[in-house]
Amino acid sequence: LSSEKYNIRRKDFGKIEPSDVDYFRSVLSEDRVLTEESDVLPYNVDWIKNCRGQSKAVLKPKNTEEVSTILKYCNERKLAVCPQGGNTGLVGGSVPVFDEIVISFALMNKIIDLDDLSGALVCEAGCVLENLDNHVRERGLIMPLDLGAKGTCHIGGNASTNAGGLRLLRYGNLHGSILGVEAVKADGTVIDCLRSLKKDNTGYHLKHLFIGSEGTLGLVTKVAIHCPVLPKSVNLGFFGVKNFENVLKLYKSAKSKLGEILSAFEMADFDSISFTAKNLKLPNPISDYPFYVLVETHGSEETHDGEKLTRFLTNEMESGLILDGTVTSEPAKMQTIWNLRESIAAAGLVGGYVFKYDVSIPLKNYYDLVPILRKRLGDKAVKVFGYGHVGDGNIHINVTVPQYTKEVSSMLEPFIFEEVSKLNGSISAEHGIGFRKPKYIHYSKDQSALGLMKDLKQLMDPNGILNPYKVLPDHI
Ligand code: FAD
Ligand code: 2HG
Ligand code: ZN
Repeated sequence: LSSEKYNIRRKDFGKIEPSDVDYFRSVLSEDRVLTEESDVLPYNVDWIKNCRGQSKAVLKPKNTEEVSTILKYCNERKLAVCPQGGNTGLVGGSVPVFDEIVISFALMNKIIDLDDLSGALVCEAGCVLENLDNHVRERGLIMPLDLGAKGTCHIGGNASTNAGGLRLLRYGNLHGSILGVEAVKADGTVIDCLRSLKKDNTGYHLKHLFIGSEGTLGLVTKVAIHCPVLPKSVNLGFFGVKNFENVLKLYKSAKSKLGEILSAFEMADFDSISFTAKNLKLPNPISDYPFYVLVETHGSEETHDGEKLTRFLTNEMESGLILDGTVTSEPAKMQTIWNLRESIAAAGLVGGYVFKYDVSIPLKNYYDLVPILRKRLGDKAVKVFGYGHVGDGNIHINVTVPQYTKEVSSMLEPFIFEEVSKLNGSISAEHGIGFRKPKYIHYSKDQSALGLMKDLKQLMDPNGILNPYKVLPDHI
């Protein structure tokens, strides 16, 4: 159990009684209050099967009013809750730790409005990202974010984690794209910041409190988000590179030579790609290289963009930065390459346990920790591999082992966080703090900032019922 593994005590919350279940059934219908163990189980276990809670109840509201009514009641009864979107989070934030009541947004999936002139989409929090992307594509737009979990994650979960993803370098992060938010505070008050305007400097920018706060300050019920125009021309290159130094040189060159059309610059080392190709039986379109780089362009002129990327490949093959590569604009071929990249996250789960780290490190030191960890762990690890969003200075380091052991865990933590801190990096670049990292947050947040976080939490959720044991460390 996560609670035993992490040595945490249940806080003094109320315990759910049959009368509570009756109340919830009176607000929601019978079938939207799950209490059967087998029905509740999937909501208790996270995507990497690393954290498992012991919740006895899942509530599935259909609208903001229901969320508000439930929360008001939970707050009065001091019943702790755990908001859950698509449950694809990678830091244990989306599942309960003890018996917190799960509030699932799965049924709040209505698209409310799309303005194809301004690009503003307004929808409920439980809309699946890929469904939204398909919807806006029909009107000549795309979602401003894309990630491997798109088929399952919710926009409310994306907002609550400030998810980054594969094209942040081009379209920016959600603090910029999200135009407005509707959220419910712990006491049931609905906070209406659901504006669709690009500019709105009327006082405090309250929506930002809910973006990236991982369900600890309020529950996001609706989102207004800016959708960029669907690019008329998309090209993808997949390149083999000799060493990491050349990956960085290639990044610099891509920024200058591809300029405004560059939409993604991702890298993966040999182990990331070979392990994924082998474990998940996926094809690698080029042969074996120490590093792989994926470069995507989004533009408006196929001939111009295609030529630009092909010229980039030719020039950099001549310069020696690219050893071999392929460029394509065929949707099926692009899909094969993206699928290989997006599947790396799942490859480590096959046949063992994976320790995942998601860190920001200044680019010149971006890859340093991978060889350091390989040396430190020796044959205790099956694989240590590094990959990620070079354009955002964000590397994912996965350490795979046959099974979880305290020994390996204590060789990795806090070591890795200390190293990241020494390099002036962030211990969580895009996945958040969740349940797995509160005790390490101080490596990236100063005491003064932690103090303000604590004050905000006290103000917004005085009983601490919203996603307890997550984000904030016990002692600040
Ligand atoms: P959940 O996992 O359900 O919840 C995440 C957190 O948000 C939890 O703390 C939860 O309590 C809270 N929450 C959820 N919904 C709400 C709500 N409506 N109101 C308040 N709080 C809420 N992340 C990236 O940033 N970039 C990536 O490239 C990326 N790729 C991924 C690839 C794969 C294959 C997987 C499995 C995950 C990936 N992730 C990535 C992590 C994850 O998908 C994101 O964090 C995503 O935003 C989570 O959305 P979700 O709906 O699944 O949220
Ligand atoms: C990605 O970029 C995700 O693929 C997942 O953020 C990272 O699982 C991981 O380590
Ligand atoms: Zn990522």
